Formats: sequence, structure tokens, C-alpha cells
Amino acid sequence: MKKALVTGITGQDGSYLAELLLSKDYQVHGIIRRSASFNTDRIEHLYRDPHDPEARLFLHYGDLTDGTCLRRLLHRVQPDEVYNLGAQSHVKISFEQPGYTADVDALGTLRLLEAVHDHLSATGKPVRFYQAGSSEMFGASPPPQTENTPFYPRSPYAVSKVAAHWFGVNYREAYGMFVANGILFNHESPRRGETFVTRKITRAACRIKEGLQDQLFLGNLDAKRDWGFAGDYVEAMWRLLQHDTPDTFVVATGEAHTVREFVEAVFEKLGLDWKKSVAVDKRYFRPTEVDSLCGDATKARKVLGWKPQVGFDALVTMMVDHDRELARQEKTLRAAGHEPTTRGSTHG
Ligand code: NAP
Ligand code: F7E
Repeated sequence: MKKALVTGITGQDGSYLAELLLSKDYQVHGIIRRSASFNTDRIEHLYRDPHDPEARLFLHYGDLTDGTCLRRLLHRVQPDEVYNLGAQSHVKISFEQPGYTADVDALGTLRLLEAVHDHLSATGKPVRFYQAGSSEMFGASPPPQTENTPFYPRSPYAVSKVAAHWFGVNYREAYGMFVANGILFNHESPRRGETFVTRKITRAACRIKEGLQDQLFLGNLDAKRDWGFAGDYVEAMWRLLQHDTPDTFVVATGEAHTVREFVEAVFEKLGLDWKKSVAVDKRYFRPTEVDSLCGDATKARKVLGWKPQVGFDALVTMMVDHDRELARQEKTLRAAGHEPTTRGSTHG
């Protein structure tokens, strides 16, 4: 039975990846952060008591800012594959917390690579490493972006991801380690964090439909993104690690839409006029924006046989259906006198 160690298992991608690996009979070990509130919602459905002989998902406390614990976990778990998905992943917030973002996203990757390198030196046991790179690394370089497009990062998040990317390439070249670098374009799902623009829109539009809120405040409606489905993208991550040689791959749909088009598609699906409810608020603009991202994933298609299964319309439908149901449940609870906690979106 193969063993995988996953950082960021409680995030959107971590939860889909854990599902995929369990379906492929892996033993999955996830690193979770201690939190005063629950942060394991997305993986609750996969978790079994570790005393259960059938349990194949194990959770360990740890943090990418703590190199000692990463080293200890590598030694304890002895994984065949490591997926480094943990990150402060919000671009706008990276302008407010640049030091922390660099510590987790750039230095955190370095700490994990060092732990894997030491483990390799001590045991001789090969470990395959996936690094979660981002289309944000391309930043101001115009589309279509490929593996050969120069990086031009536009936020502390993107700069940190560029550093992490090159740490990975360097460990591949310097020590012959199997480090595969994914450059993934935006991918979304009903499990997307609620302050990323797609989910912010589907959550708010469905609440407006159910009469639970009146307005939705957004930032730059002109930005263009290549949005895919997270479930498809974790399949690509896994394929990167099954390939004979470690390499860098762009993972994208090749189709881009503006934020405005995403808004229009969502409101139209709900039979609403978006212009009556959406207002622009400057607080959601970034000091430097990434205007246009659209990836060319020809290499992933040819070499890995990967292509996305879920298109733009199906993604919108999936997210709207999910969030409509959430809004209906909230309405029912409110009608019964319960006051469910609503989450603020001031940072979105
Ligand atoms: P996400 O939902 O924000 O999840 C991030 C994960 O990282 C969470 O599990 C979070 O834990 C964990 N984390 C945060 N700080 C950490 C720390 N100091 N130590 C250990 N873990 C930490 O992100 P995602 O959308 O699943 O993305 C997964 C990865 O792919 C990230 O590296 C992201 O930057 C990258 N990426 C994402 C996209 C995309 O469109 N989704 C595209 C390209 C690249 P908590 O639950 O405790 O907060
Ligand atoms: O913004 C614009 C915003 O925050 C998309 C992360 O997963 O994908 C994600 O980064 C666009 C930007 O994602 C609002 O200015 C307008 O142009 O959903 P987002 P992102 O910044 O593209 C990449 C690939 C990652 O790697 C990251 O980890 O939408 N926008 N109005 C807004 N964005 C937000 N969040 N909120 C707004 O109100």
C-alpha cells in the first residue's frame, strides 16, 4: 500500500486529493494546524477513528513554519509521495500579511524539501514530491501562458510561489530528487473558500435569491481567469507524480472568462438581474492586479494524458446548485427561530 503525506489536507484541494488517493488504495497522512475552531469540515466525511482497522486516513498536527515537526513527520510516516498543498493561498491577504505568506509559502516549501532531502540521505528511500505552483506566478506575462512563459509575479503570494517553484527545481537538479512542479490555473468547486471570487459570488447570489441578503460587493470585474474544477486538477497532481521523470506542467482549461461573465452566468442561472444587486467596492481591488490568465495545457495533455472533464457552465451549475441548497437550509433554520452564524466577507 502506497503512503502519501499531504500538507494543506483541510483545504479545497487537499480534500479532493485525499478522496482520490483513498479511492486508489493509498494510506493518506494529512498535516493539520491546531485551530481554536474546527478546520476539518472538508475531510470529516473521509475520517474514521484511527482504532478502526479499516482506517486509512491519519491526521497529524504540524505546520509549514515548524521545520522540526516536518522532519519528525517524514520519519514517522515514511511516505512514498509528498504533496505540498499547504499555503496562505489568498492573493489579496498576501498584501496584508506578506511576511507570513513568504514564511509559509516560500520558506515552508524549503523546510519541507529539506526534511525530505534529509530523510532520503538517512534512509535511501526515494520520495516523490509535488509542489503546488500557481498561474499567479505568470502575473503580468500575457496569455496564453505555457511552461515557457516567463514569471512576472504581482503579489507577495505570487513572489513566494515563484521562490517555492525554484526551490523545487533546484532540489531536483542539485540532489536528483523527484520534485514535480504543477503550475495550476484557478480551480474552483463547492468546497472553495468563501472569500475567493467564484464562491463569494455563488454564495451571495443564492442568498439573494432566497431573500437572505440584498447586495454583493465586488472588486475588479474586468479581470480574466481560466477557471476549472478542483476535482479534475487533483487528478493532474497525482499524474505528475506517476510520470517517469519529474517535470513542470501547466494545468488549465484553455478557456478564460471575466469576473463579470462569471457573475452574469450565476445570476442568469438563478433568474436574477445582477445589475440590481452587484456593486463595486474599491476595498476589494489589489495594489497590483493580474489582468488576464489563460493556460495552454498541451504538454499535460500529451505527456500525462490529462484533460479537464468539467467545463465552465457545468462548474457554475455545480456551485450554484450546492449554494442554493445551503441558502435554503439557512432560510429554513431562520424560519424556525435559529440564528445561524454567517461568515463575514470583509477580506474577500
Ligand atoms: P486552501 O483551500 O486555501 O487550503 C490551504 C491549506 O493550507 C489549508 O489546509 C490550510 O490549513 C493549509 N495551511 C495554511 N497555512 C499553513 C501552514 N502554516 N502550515 C500548514 N498548512 C497550512 O487552498 P487550495 O485552493 O486548496 O490550494 C491548495 C494549494 O494549491 C495551495 O498551495 C495554493 O496556493 C495552490 N494553488 C491553488 C489554486 C486554486 O485555484 N485553488 C491554483 C494554483 C495553486 P487551514 O485549513 O488550517 O487553514
Ligand atoms: O480572485 C477579482 C480579483 O481571489 C480572482 C487563489 O486560489 O487562484 C486564486 O487566486 C479575480 C482577481 O483568486 C473580487 O481581483 C473581483 O482578479 O478568486 P480570487 P486569485 O487571486 O486568482 C490562483 C491561481 C491561486 O494560486 C490562489 O491561491 O477576481 N475579484 N472582486 C475579486 N476577488 C476576490 N477574492 N473578491 C472580490 O470581491
